[in-house]
Amino acid sequence: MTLSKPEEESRNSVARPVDTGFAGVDLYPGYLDDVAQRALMGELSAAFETAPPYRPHMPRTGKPWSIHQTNMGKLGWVSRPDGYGYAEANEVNGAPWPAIPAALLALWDELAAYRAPPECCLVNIYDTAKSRMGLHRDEDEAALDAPVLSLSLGDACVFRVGGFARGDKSKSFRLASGDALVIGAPSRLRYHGVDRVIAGSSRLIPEGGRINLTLRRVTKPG
Ligand SMILES: O=C(O)CCC(=O)C(=O)O
Repeated sequence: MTLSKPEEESRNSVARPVDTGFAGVDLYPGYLDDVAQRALMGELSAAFETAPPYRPHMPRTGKPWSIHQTNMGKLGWVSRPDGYGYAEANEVNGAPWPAIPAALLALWDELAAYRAPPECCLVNIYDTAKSRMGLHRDEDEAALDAPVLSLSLGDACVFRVGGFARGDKSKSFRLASGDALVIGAPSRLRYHGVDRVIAGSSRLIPEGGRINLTLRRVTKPG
């Protein structure tokens, strides 16, 4: 008889963050093990059926991003010609976004320490050698007291964290598959971004590349 792995074994049993050098930026290396990562990839494939990834365009300039995106949850983060914001429906096909998988809601409960669940899971897909994300702040949420929690899947990346102004000194560290990263007070509004993806560093995604899942609480809990 094959016994299934107890749920808690798929998480790093001593959930202690490593020091990133920034108070409130907590990195949990290998928080989800291989089995849990593969299960999540299965859930993502199903979500992509109803919310196919699309290439966003920059507001105003219309320049295409170097990544693909989609969303899960009640609200999806979108880039529109007049700016960034949240949408209840997928503006590409008009459908509601698929639900956030239970495993990610559990991750939020374990690591975010916030009184309400996330409303958005932004899916960033780094699928070419040129895929990156410039330094930016997550500032479109009313619930700025909630942390942002992200999970990395697939190839590792060089992740950069800066200060509270774009030109401030910054420092980078690696995010690998299964790593969870919490960006909360007092660093919630720090600039951050992805310099590059390290091709061939993971076998989780057969065609290569990196997927990042960013969980955010958008509205203030009532
Ligand atoms: O892909 C990442 O690790 C960064 C994601 C991010 O900064 C964002 O979605 O705002």
